[in-house]
Amino acid sequence: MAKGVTRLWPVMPSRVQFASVFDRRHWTDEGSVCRDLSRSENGRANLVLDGSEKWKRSLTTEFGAFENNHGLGSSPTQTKDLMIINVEHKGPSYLLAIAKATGRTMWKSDRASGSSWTSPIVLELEGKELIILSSGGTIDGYDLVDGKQLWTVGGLSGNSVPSPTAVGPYLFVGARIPEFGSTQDAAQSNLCIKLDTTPAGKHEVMWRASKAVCDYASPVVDRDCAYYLKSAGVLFCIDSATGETHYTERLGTTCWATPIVAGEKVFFFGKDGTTQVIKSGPTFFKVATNLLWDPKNAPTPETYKETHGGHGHGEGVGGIASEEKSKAAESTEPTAGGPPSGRRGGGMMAMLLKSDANGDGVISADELPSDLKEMLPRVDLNEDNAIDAAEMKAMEESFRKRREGSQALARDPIVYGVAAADGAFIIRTGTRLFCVGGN
Ligand SMILES: [Ca+2]
Ligand SMILES: [Ca+2]
Repeated sequence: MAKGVTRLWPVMPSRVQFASVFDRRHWTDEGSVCRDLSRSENGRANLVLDGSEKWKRSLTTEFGAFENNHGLGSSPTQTKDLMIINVEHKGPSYLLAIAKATGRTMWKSDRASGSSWTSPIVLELEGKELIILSSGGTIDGYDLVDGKQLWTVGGLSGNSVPSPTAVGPYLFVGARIPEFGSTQDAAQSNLCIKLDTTPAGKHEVMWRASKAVCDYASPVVDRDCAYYLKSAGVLFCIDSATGETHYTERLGTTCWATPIVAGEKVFFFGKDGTTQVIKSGPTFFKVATNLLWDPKNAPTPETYKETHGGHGHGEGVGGIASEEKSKAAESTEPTAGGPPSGRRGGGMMAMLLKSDANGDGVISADELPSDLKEMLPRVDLNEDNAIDAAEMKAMEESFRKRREGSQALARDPIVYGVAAADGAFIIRTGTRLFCVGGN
Protein backbone atom coordinates (compact mmCIF):
# COMPACT_ATOMS: atom_id res chain seq x y z
CA MET A 1 0.00 0.00 0.00
CA ALA A 2 1.48 3.30 -1.05
CA LYS A 3 1.93 6.25 1.24
CA GLY A 4 -1.20 8.34 1.51
CA VAL A 5 -3.50 5.43 0.73
CA THR A 6 -5.50 3.94 3.54
CA ARG A 7 -7.41 0.74 3.48
CA LEU A 8 -10.73 1.82 4.91
CA TRP A 9 -12.55 -1.44 5.33
CA PRO A 10 -12.42 -4.95 4.04
CA VAL A 11 -15.73 -6.83 4.19
CA MET A 12 -16.68 -10.33 3.24
CA PRO A 13 -19.61 -10.59 0.86
CA SER A 14 -20.66 -14.16 0.36
CA ARG A 15 -21.25 -15.87 -2.97
CA VAL A 16 -20.08 -13.20 -5.32
CA GLN A 17 -19.16 -14.13 -8.85
CA PHE A 18 -17.61 -12.37 -11.83
CA ALA A 19 -19.83 -9.37 -12.10
CA SER A 20 -18.46 -6.16 -10.69
CA VAL A 21 -20.02 -5.08 -7.46
CA PHE A 22 -21.93 -2.22 -8.95
CA ASP A 23 -21.91 0.40 -11.60
CA ARG A 24 -19.83 3.51 -11.15
CA ARG A 25 -22.71 5.87 -11.75
CA HIS A 26 -25.61 6.66 -9.49
CA TRP A 27 -24.72 4.24 -6.80
CA THR A 28 -24.62 6.78 -4.00
CA ASP A 29 -27.89 8.55 -4.72
CA GLU A 30 -29.96 5.43 -4.24
CA GLY A 31 -27.42 3.59 -2.22
CA SER A 32 -27.67 0.58 -4.46
CA VAL A 33 -25.20 -2.21 -4.20
CA CYS A 34 -26.00 -5.16 -6.40
CA ARG A 35 -24.70 -8.55 -5.56
CA ASP A 36 -24.56 -11.28 -8.12
CA LEU A 37 -26.03 -14.42 -6.65
CA SER A 38 -26.28 -16.35 -9.87
CA ARG A 39 -24.44 -19.40 -8.70
CA SER A 40 -26.08 -20.04 -5.41
CA GLU A 41 -29.38 -18.36 -4.90
CA ASN A 42 -29.80 -17.71 -8.61
CA GLY A 43 -30.89 -14.16 -8.44
CA ARG A 44 -29.94 -10.65 -7.64
CA ALA A 45 -30.39 -8.55 -4.59
CA ASN A 46 -30.52 -4.82 -4.23
CA LEU A 47 -28.99 -3.67 -0.98
CA VAL A 48 -29.13 -0.29 0.65
CA LEU A 49 -25.93 1.21 1.99
CA ASP A 50 -26.35 -0.05 5.52
CA GLY A 51 -26.34 -3.55 4.06
CA SER A 52 -30.01 -4.33 4.62
CA GLU A 53 -31.94 -5.91 1.79
CA LYS A 54 -34.37 -3.81 -0.21
CA TRP A 55 -35.69 -6.50 -2.51
CA LYS A 56 -34.60 -9.77 -3.97
CA ARG A 57 -35.47 -11.70 -7.13
CA SER A 58 -34.50 -15.04 -8.57
CA LEU A 59 -34.03 -14.54 -12.30
CA THR A 60 -33.28 -18.21 -12.93
CA THR A 61 -36.51 -19.29 -11.24
CA GLU A 62 -38.42 -16.74 -13.31
CA PHE A 63 -36.69 -17.05 -16.67
CA GLY A 64 -34.72 -20.31 -16.69
CA ALA A 65 -31.37 -21.69 -15.58
CA PHE A 66 -28.21 -19.82 -16.48
CA GLU A 67 -26.13 -21.85 -18.91
CA ASN A 68 -22.49 -21.08 -19.45
CA ASN A 69 -19.19 -22.19 -18.00
CA HIS A 70 -18.40 -19.34 -15.65
CA GLY A 71 -21.68 -18.02 -14.34
CA LEU A 72 -23.10 -14.60 -14.94
CA GLY A 73 -20.21 -12.22 -15.62
CA SER A 74 -22.08 -9.18 -16.85
CA SER A 75 -22.21 -6.31 -14.39
CA PRO A 76 -25.50 -4.54 -13.92
CA THR A 77 -25.65 -0.91 -14.88
CA GLN A 78 -28.08 1.69 -13.60
CA THR A 79 -29.88 4.90 -14.31
CA LYS A 80 -31.56 7.02 -11.66
CA ASP A 81 -34.53 4.64 -11.53
CA LEU A 82 -33.54 1.47 -13.32
CA MET A 83 -31.12 -1.38 -12.93
CA ILE A 84 -30.22 -2.94 -16.31
CA ILE A 85 -28.94 -6.51 -16.48
CA ASN A 86 -27.79 -8.48 -19.52
CA VAL A 87 -28.43 -12.19 -19.08
CA GLU A 88 -26.85 -13.71 -22.17
CA HIS A 89 -26.05 -17.41 -22.18
CA LYS A 90 -26.75 -20.62 -24.08
CA GLY A 91 -30.38 -20.67 -22.99
CA PRO A 92 -33.07 -18.05 -23.63
CA SER A 93 -31.27 -14.70 -23.21
CA TYR A 94 -32.50 -11.23 -22.42
CA LEU A 95 -31.75 -7.67 -21.41
CA LEU A 96 -33.80 -6.73 -18.37
CA ALA A 97 -34.71 -3.41 -16.77
CA ILE A 98 -35.77 -3.54 -13.13
CA ALA A 99 -37.13 -0.63 -11.09
CA LYS A 100 -34.59 0.01 -8.35
CA ALA A 101 -37.20 1.13 -5.87
CA THR A 102 -39.53 -1.85 -6.17
CA GLY A 103 -37.64 -4.66 -7.89
CA ARG A 104 -40.33 -4.91 -10.57
CA THR A 105 -39.56 -5.61 -14.23
CA MET A 106 -40.05 -2.50 -16.35
CA TRP A 107 -39.16 -4.17 -19.63
CA LYS A 108 -37.47 -7.27 -20.95
CA SER A 109 -35.88 -7.45 -24.38
CA ASP A 110 -34.93 -10.80 -25.90
CA ARG A 111 -31.33 -11.37 -26.97
CA ALA A 112 -29.77 -14.05 -29.17
CA SER A 113 -28.29 -16.91 -27.16
CA GLY A 114 -24.52 -17.01 -26.80
CA SER A 115 -21.78 -17.07 -24.22
CA SER A 116 -21.21 -13.51 -23.10
CA TRP A 117 -19.83 -11.61 -20.16
CA THR A 118 -20.06 -8.01 -21.32
CA SER A 119 -21.94 -5.33 -19.43
CA PRO A 120 -24.50 -2.91 -20.82
CA ILE A 121 -23.73 0.81 -20.64
CA VAL A 122 -26.05 3.81 -20.45
CA LEU A 123 -25.48 6.65 -22.87
CA GLU A 124 -27.24 9.97 -23.18
CA LEU A 125 -27.29 11.28 -26.70
CA GLU A 126 -29.24 14.31 -27.92
CA GLY A 127 -31.45 14.22 -24.88
CA LYS A 128 -32.28 10.56 -25.22
CA GLU A 129 -30.99 7.81 -22.96
CA LEU A 130 -29.83 4.62 -24.67
CA ILE A 131 -28.59 1.28 -23.50
CA ILE A 132 -25.63 0.05 -25.53
CA LEU A 133 -24.53 -3.53 -25.57
CA SER A 134 -21.46 -4.85 -27.41
CA SER A 135 -21.66 -8.63 -27.54
CA GLY A 136 -21.72 -11.68 -29.79
CA GLY A 137 -20.46 -9.92 -32.91
CA THR A 138 -22.73 -6.88 -32.81
CA ILE A 139 -23.15 -3.55 -31.05
CA ASP A 140 -26.81 -2.94 -30.24
CA GLY A 141 -28.63 0.20 -29.12
CA TYR A 142 -31.82 0.00 -27.05
CA ASP A 143 -34.34 2.61 -26.03
CA LEU A 144 -34.12 3.06 -22.27
CA VAL A 145 -37.83 3.84 -22.01
CA ASP A 146 -39.24 0.61 -23.45
CA GLY A 147 -36.27 -1.62 -24.18
CA LYS A 148 -36.92 -1.56 -27.92
CA GLN A 149 -33.86 -2.32 -30.03
CA LEU A 150 -33.15 0.75 -32.16
CA TRP A 151 -30.15 -0.24 -34.24
CA THR A 152 -27.35 -2.73 -34.59
CA VAL A 153 -23.81 -2.64 -35.96
CA GLY A 154 -22.44 -6.03 -37.03
CA GLY A 155 -19.23 -7.55 -38.28
CA LEU A 156 -17.35 -7.83 -35.00
CA SER A 157 -15.77 -10.81 -33.30
CA GLY A 158 -14.33 -11.39 -29.84
CA ASN A 159 -16.52 -8.68 -28.27
CA SER A 160 -18.23 -10.87 -25.66
CA VAL A 161 -16.02 -9.99 -22.69
CA PRO A 162 -14.95 -6.31 -22.69
CA SER A 163 -17.69 -3.66 -22.64
CA PRO A 164 -17.68 -0.48 -24.73
CA THR A 165 -16.86 2.96 -23.34
CA ALA A 166 -18.71 6.05 -24.54
CA VAL A 167 -17.47 9.63 -24.75
CA GLY A 168 -20.27 11.77 -26.17
CA PRO A 169 -21.36 10.13 -29.43
CA TYR A 170 -18.07 8.23 -29.72
CA LEU A 171 -18.14 4.60 -28.74
CA PHE A 172 -14.84 2.85 -28.01
CA VAL A 173 -15.31 -0.85 -28.56
CA GLY A 174 -13.04 -3.55 -27.19
CA ALA A 175 -12.67 -7.14 -28.31
CA ARG A 176 -10.44 -10.08 -27.42
CA ILE A 177 -8.55 -12.30 -29.82
CA PRO A 178 -11.10 -14.97 -30.73
CA GLU A 179 -10.26 -18.65 -30.56
CA PHE A 180 -7.92 -19.37 -33.49
CA GLY A 181 -7.92 -15.69 -34.37
CA SER A 182 -4.91 -13.41 -34.80
CA THR A 183 -4.06 -10.11 -33.16
CA GLN A 184 -4.39 -8.42 -36.52
CA ASP A 185 -7.91 -9.78 -37.08
CA ALA A 186 -8.92 -8.93 -33.52
CA ALA A 187 -7.66 -5.36 -33.86
CA GLN A 188 -10.31 -4.85 -36.55
CA SER A 189 -12.96 -5.29 -33.85
CA ASN A 190 -11.21 -2.85 -31.51
CA LEU A 191 -12.55 0.36 -32.91
CA CYS A 192 -14.25 3.68 -32.42
CA ILE A 193 -17.62 4.45 -33.96
CA LYS A 194 -19.50 7.70 -34.00
CA LEU A 195 -23.13 7.04 -33.16
CA ASP A 196 -25.83 8.68 -35.20
CA THR A 197 -29.22 8.39 -33.56
CA THR A 198 -31.29 9.84 -36.39
CA PRO A 199 -33.81 7.30 -37.79
CA ALA A 200 -31.82 6.77 -40.96
CA GLY A 201 -28.58 7.24 -39.08
CA LYS A 202 -25.37 5.59 -40.12
CA HIS A 203 -22.84 4.76 -37.47
CA GLU A 204 -19.53 5.87 -38.84
CA VAL A 205 -16.41 3.86 -38.03
CA MET A 206 -13.84 6.52 -37.08
CA TRP A 207 -10.95 4.11 -36.86
CA ARG A 208 -9.96 0.52 -36.31
CA ALA A 209 -6.92 -0.33 -34.24
CA SER A 210 -3.82 -1.58 -36.01
CA LYS A 211 -2.53 -3.69 -33.12
CA ALA A 212 -4.41 -2.82 -29.94
CA VAL A 213 -6.75 -5.48 -28.59
CA CYS A 214 -8.46 -5.99 -25.27
CA ASP A 215 -8.59 -8.97 -23.02
CA TYR A 216 -10.94 -8.98 -20.00
CA ALA A 217 -10.63 -5.29 -19.15
CA SER A 218 -12.74 -2.83 -21.13
CA PRO A 219 -11.13 0.14 -22.92
CA VAL A 220 -11.06 3.48 -21.08
CA VAL A 221 -10.60 6.95 -22.51
CA ASP A 222 -9.17 10.19 -21.17
CA ARG A 223 -9.20 13.17 -23.54
CA ASP A 224 -6.93 12.33 -26.50
CA CYS A 225 -5.86 8.96 -25.15
CA ALA A 226 -7.69 5.64 -25.29
CA TYR A 227 -6.26 2.77 -23.24
CA TYR A 228 -6.61 -0.81 -24.43
CA LEU A 229 -5.15 -3.51 -22.20
CA LYS A 230 -4.22 -6.80 -23.80
CA SER A 231 -3.53 -10.04 -21.94
CA ALA A 232 -0.30 -10.28 -19.93
CA GLY A 233 -0.55 -6.60 -19.10
CA VAL A 234 0.42 -5.13 -22.47
CA LEU A 235 -0.95 -1.60 -22.57
CA PHE A 236 -1.79 0.24 -25.78
CA CYS A 237 -2.26 3.97 -25.49
CA ILE A 238 -3.85 5.16 -28.70
CA ASP A 239 -4.99 8.49 -30.04
CA SER A 240 -8.71 8.63 -29.32
CA ALA A 241 -9.39 10.69 -32.45
CA THR A 242 -7.29 8.81 -35.01
CA GLY A 243 -6.57 5.38 -33.54
CA GLU A 244 -2.85 5.85 -34.03
CA THR A 245 -0.65 4.31 -31.36
CA HIS A 246 0.94 6.75 -28.88
CA TYR A 247 2.82 3.95 -27.15
CA THR A 248 2.81 0.29 -26.21
CA GLU A 249 4.15 -0.66 -22.78
CA ARG A 250 4.27 -3.84 -20.77
CA LEU A 251 2.69 -3.05 -17.41
CA GLY A 252 3.76 -6.38 -16.02
CA THR A 253 0.41 -6.88 -14.32
CA THR A 254 -2.46 -8.88 -15.71
CA CYS A 255 -5.80 -7.15 -15.17
CA TRP A 256 -9.25 -8.68 -15.22
CA ALA A 257 -10.89 -5.54 -13.85
CA THR A 258 -11.40 -2.50 -16.05
CA PRO A 259 -8.99 0.38 -15.29
CA ILE A 260 -10.25 3.65 -13.88
CA VAL A 261 -9.30 7.15 -15.04
CA ALA A 262 -9.20 9.65 -12.16
CA GLY A 263 -7.34 12.89 -11.56
CA GLU A 264 -5.28 12.68 -14.76
CA LYS A 265 -4.08 9.26 -13.76
CA VAL A 266 -5.06 5.80 -14.94
CA PHE A 267 -5.29 3.03 -12.34
CA PHE A 268 -4.76 -0.55 -13.49
CA PHE A 269 -5.97 -3.05 -10.93
CA GLY A 270 -3.96 -6.24 -11.35
CA LYS A 271 -5.69 -9.51 -10.64
CA ASP A 272 -2.92 -10.31 -8.16
CA GLY A 273 -3.67 -7.25 -6.01
CA THR A 274 -0.98 -5.04 -7.58
CA THR A 275 -2.29 -1.68 -8.78
CA GLN A 276 -0.20 0.22 -11.35
CA VAL A 277 -0.82 3.94 -11.56
CA ILE A 278 0.27 5.87 -14.64
CA LYS A 279 0.00 9.50 -15.65
CA SER A 280 -2.64 9.88 -18.32
CA GLY A 281 -1.16 11.21 -21.55
CA PRO A 282 0.53 10.27 -24.81
CA THR A 283 3.84 9.48 -23.06
CA PHE A 284 4.18 6.58 -20.66
CA PHE A 285 5.00 7.58 -17.08
CA LYS A 286 4.48 5.30 -14.12
CA VAL A 287 3.45 7.14 -10.96
CA ALA A 288 3.16 4.34 -8.41
CA THR A 289 2.73 0.67 -7.75
CA ASN A 290 0.37 -0.14 -4.88
CA LEU A 291 -0.18 -3.48 -3.22
CA LEU A 292 -3.63 -4.42 -2.00
CA TRP A 293 -2.15 -7.28 -0.01
CA ASP A 294 1.22 -8.80 0.75
CA PRO A 295 1.96 -11.03 -2.27
CA LYS A 296 3.66 -13.54 0.03
CA ASN A 297 0.61 -13.68 2.25
CA ALA A 298 -2.40 -13.33 -0.04
CA PRO A 299 -5.76 -13.39 1.76
CA THR A 300 -7.00 -16.86 0.86
CA PRO A 301 -10.72 -17.13 1.51
CA GLU A 302 -11.50 -19.11 4.66
CA THR A 303 -14.40 -20.85 3.00
CA TYR A 304 -12.61 -21.36 -0.29
CA LYS A 305 -13.60 -24.38 -2.30
CA GLU A 306 -11.94 -25.12 -5.57
CA THR A 307 -14.67 -26.17 -7.93
CA HIS A 308 -13.50 -26.29 -11.51
CA GLY A 309 -10.06 -25.16 -12.48
CA GLY A 310 -10.09 -22.47 -9.84
CA HIS A 311 -12.97 -20.06 -9.31
CA GLY A 312 -13.93 -21.37 -5.92
CA HIS A 313 -15.59 -18.43 -4.26
CA GLY A 314 -16.40 -19.04 -0.69
CA GLU A 315 -19.47 -20.64 0.70
CA GLY A 316 -22.36 -21.70 -1.42
CA VAL A 317 -20.55 -22.73 -4.55
CA GLY A 318 -19.56 -26.24 -3.57
CA GLY A 319 -23.01 -27.67 -4.12
CA ILE A 320 -23.05 -27.00 -7.80
CA ALA A 321 -19.58 -28.23 -8.57
CA SER A 322 -20.53 -31.69 -9.75
CA GLU A 323 -23.35 -30.38 -11.90
CA GLU A 324 -21.02 -27.80 -13.40
CA LYS A 325 -18.44 -30.46 -14.16
CA SER A 326 -20.90 -32.61 -16.06
CA LYS A 327 -22.10 -29.60 -18.04
CA ALA A 328 -18.51 -28.72 -18.76
CA ALA A 329 -17.93 -32.00 -20.54
CA GLU A 330 -20.38 -30.79 -23.18
CA SER A 331 -18.83 -27.36 -23.37
CA THR A 332 -18.91 -25.74 -26.79
CA GLU A 333 -17.52 -22.28 -26.68
CA PRO A 334 -16.20 -21.33 -30.05
CA THR A 335 -15.08 -17.79 -29.53
CA ALA A 336 -16.34 -16.42 -26.26
CA GLY A 337 -13.85 -15.74 -23.60
CA GLY A 338 -14.26 -15.66 -19.89
CA PRO A 339 -11.45 -16.45 -17.60
CA PRO A 340 -9.43 -19.50 -18.54
CA SER A 341 -11.12 -22.77 -17.93
CA GLY A 342 -9.42 -26.10 -17.63
CA ARG A 343 -12.22 -27.83 -19.45
CA ARG A 344 -12.52 -25.92 -22.61
CA GLY A 345 -12.12 -27.69 -25.90
CA GLY A 346 -12.83 -31.34 -25.13
CA GLY A 347 -16.56 -30.86 -25.48
CA MET A 348 -16.22 -28.92 -28.68
CA MET A 349 -14.11 -31.64 -30.27
CA ALA A 350 -16.70 -34.27 -29.29
CA MET A 351 -19.46 -32.13 -30.74
CA LEU A 352 -17.49 -31.66 -33.96
CA LEU A 353 -16.98 -35.40 -34.40
CA LYS A 354 -20.65 -36.05 -33.74
CA SER A 355 -21.68 -33.62 -36.44
CA ASP A 356 -19.97 -35.63 -39.19
CA ALA A 357 -23.32 -36.72 -40.65
CA ASN A 358 -21.97 -38.69 -43.63
CA GLY A 359 -19.17 -40.25 -41.59
CA ASP A 360 -16.33 -39.33 -43.96
CA GLY A 361 -14.18 -37.95 -41.14
CA VAL A 362 -14.44 -34.40 -42.51
CA ILE A 363 -16.81 -31.79 -41.13
CA SER A 364 -18.16 -29.86 -44.05
CA ALA A 365 -19.59 -26.37 -43.64
CA ASP A 366 -23.18 -27.63 -43.87
CA GLU A 367 -22.51 -30.30 -41.21
CA LEU A 368 -21.06 -27.76 -38.79
CA PRO A 369 -23.35 -26.85 -35.87
CA SER A 370 -24.59 -23.29 -36.31
CA ASP A 371 -22.88 -21.92 -33.20
CA LEU A 372 -19.50 -23.16 -34.47
CA LYS A 373 -19.82 -21.83 -38.01
CA GLU A 374 -18.23 -18.51 -37.10
CA MET A 375 -14.93 -20.16 -36.28
CA LEU A 376 -14.64 -22.14 -39.55
CA PRO A 377 -12.48 -19.57 -41.38
CA ARG A 378 -10.05 -19.57 -38.46
CA VAL A 379 -9.56 -23.34 -38.26
CA ASP A 380 -9.89 -24.18 -41.95
CA LEU A 381 -6.19 -23.99 -42.67
CA ASN A 382 -6.33 -25.25 -46.28
CA GLU A 383 -9.38 -23.11 -47.04
CA ASP A 384 -11.56 -25.88 -48.50
CA ASN A 385 -14.54 -24.84 -46.38
CA ALA A 386 -14.39 -28.02 -44.25
CA ILE A 387 -12.54 -29.28 -41.20
CA ASP A 388 -10.46 -32.38 -41.78
CA ALA A 389 -8.59 -34.62 -39.33
CA ALA A 390 -5.35 -32.61 -39.45
CA GLU A 391 -7.24 -29.38 -38.78
CA MET A 392 -9.04 -30.96 -35.84
CA LYS A 393 -5.69 -32.07 -34.48
CA ALA A 394 -4.41 -28.49 -34.71
CA MET A 395 -7.52 -27.34 -32.82
CA GLU A 396 -6.91 -29.88 -30.10
CA GLU A 397 -3.31 -28.73 -29.74
CA SER A 398 -4.45 -25.12 -29.45
CA PHE A 399 -6.91 -26.05 -26.70
CA ARG A 400 -4.21 -28.01 -24.89
CA LYS A 401 -1.89 -25.00 -24.91
CA ARG A 402 -4.64 -22.78 -23.53
CA ARG A 403 -5.32 -25.20 -20.70
CA GLU A 404 -1.73 -25.22 -19.49
CA GLY A 405 -1.50 -23.41 -16.22
CA SER A 406 -5.08 -22.18 -16.35
CA GLN A 407 -5.97 -23.69 -12.99
CA ALA A 408 -3.40 -21.64 -11.12
CA LEU A 409 -4.45 -18.54 -13.05
CA ALA A 410 -8.05 -18.85 -11.90
CA ARG A 411 -7.42 -19.26 -8.18
CA ASP A 412 -8.77 -16.69 -5.76
CA PRO A 413 -7.86 -14.11 -4.54
CA ILE A 414 -8.36 -12.40 -7.89
CA VAL A 415 -9.27 -8.75 -8.35
CA TYR A 416 -12.37 -8.99 -10.53
CA GLY A 417 -13.88 -5.55 -10.46
CA VAL A 418 -13.49 -2.01 -9.19
CA ALA A 419 -15.80 0.93 -8.68
CA ALA A 420 -14.95 4.51 -7.73
CA ALA A 421 -17.09 6.72 -5.53
CA ASP A 422 -16.56 9.55 -3.07
CA GLY A 423 -12.80 9.59 -3.52
CA ALA A 424 -12.44 5.89 -2.83
CA PHE A 425 -12.02 2.71 -4.85
CA ILE A 426 -14.10 -0.29 -3.96
CA ILE A 427 -12.23 -3.33 -5.15
CA ARG A 428 -13.62 -6.83 -5.11
CA THR A 429 -12.01 -10.23 -5.22
CA GLY A 430 -13.91 -13.52 -5.30
CA THR A 431 -14.84 -13.27 -1.65
CA ARG A 432 -13.87 -9.83 -0.34
CA LEU A 433 -14.58 -6.17 -0.89
CA PHE A 434 -11.80 -3.68 -0.19
CA CYS A 435 -12.36 0.04 0.09
CA VAL A 436 -9.22 2.05 -0.62
CA GLY A 437 -9.21 5.81 -0.18
CA GLY A 438 -6.70 8.61 -0.51
CA ASN A 439 -6.30 10.99 2.42
CA1 LIG B 1 -18.55 -35.13 -43.26
CA1 LIG C 1 -10.07 -27.58 -44.37
